[in-house]
Amino acid sequence: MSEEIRGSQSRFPWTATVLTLFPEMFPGPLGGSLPGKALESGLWALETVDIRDFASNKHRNVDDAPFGGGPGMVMRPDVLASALDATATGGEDEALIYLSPRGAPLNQARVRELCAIRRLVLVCGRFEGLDERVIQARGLEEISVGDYILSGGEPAAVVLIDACVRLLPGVVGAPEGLVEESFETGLLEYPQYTRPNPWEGRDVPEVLLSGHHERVRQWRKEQAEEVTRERRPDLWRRHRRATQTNEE
Ligand code: 9WO
Repeated sequence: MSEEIRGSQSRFPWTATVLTLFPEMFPGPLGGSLPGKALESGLWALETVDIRDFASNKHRNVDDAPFGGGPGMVMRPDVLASALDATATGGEDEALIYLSPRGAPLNQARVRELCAIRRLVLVCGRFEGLDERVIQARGLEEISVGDYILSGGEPAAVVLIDACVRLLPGVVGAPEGLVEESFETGLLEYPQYTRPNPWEGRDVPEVLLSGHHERVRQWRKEQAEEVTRERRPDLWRRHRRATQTNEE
């Protein structure tokens, strides 16, 4: 019951507050499909804060040259601190996150934790990044969504928000559907098939047409294990370790 109340809570839904120099990039892809519908129904909320509104000098500068020389520009710590201090409440139900290629890699376990925090304040950097001192001074958690450099943190914020929103109560139709999914079992997904059959001379595996639910379940498990072993030896080792300790 309390879960239901929380899930349908419309006064204080799960909220993403994005600090960015490009607020027009939001909601972007989050305005359509599943996250878009959930946004319209008030299952979550999106706020943007334009970092430039907190630039204090007459030219509204948000960046400056790096001390020590080198290419590009660095985002000023004073401007970002003003934006953060005007935005964050400092409450327990809030996380301050800086999307950065230097961050801890995002995974499904961290996504589960983040979707249980009432409000995420997401800092999107531009240029060559933030002055290190503001990361330290405001205790920003650095999170990466992959080993590549983007032109700014905004697409990474979209990825993080999308991963969280689909786990919120009421967003995806059947919550049991999520449990069996990739990464919840520690394995990649088994292959999927639908009509028509055959298609371009390719047959759907016979077992899926057999109606033997137990054989289908076993086949899917084997496929998931095989594809994980071949493509992601890192996930496969972790899965093997986890299932070994569980069965002993
Ligand atoms: C650019 C650059 C150029 C020359 C020398 C050093 C440099 N570092 C960077 C850089 O890291 N730029 C970032 C651009 C600064 C922070 C915002 N940007 C960003 C975030 N690019 N990629 C991400 C990101 C965030 C989360 N997960 C993956 C990538």
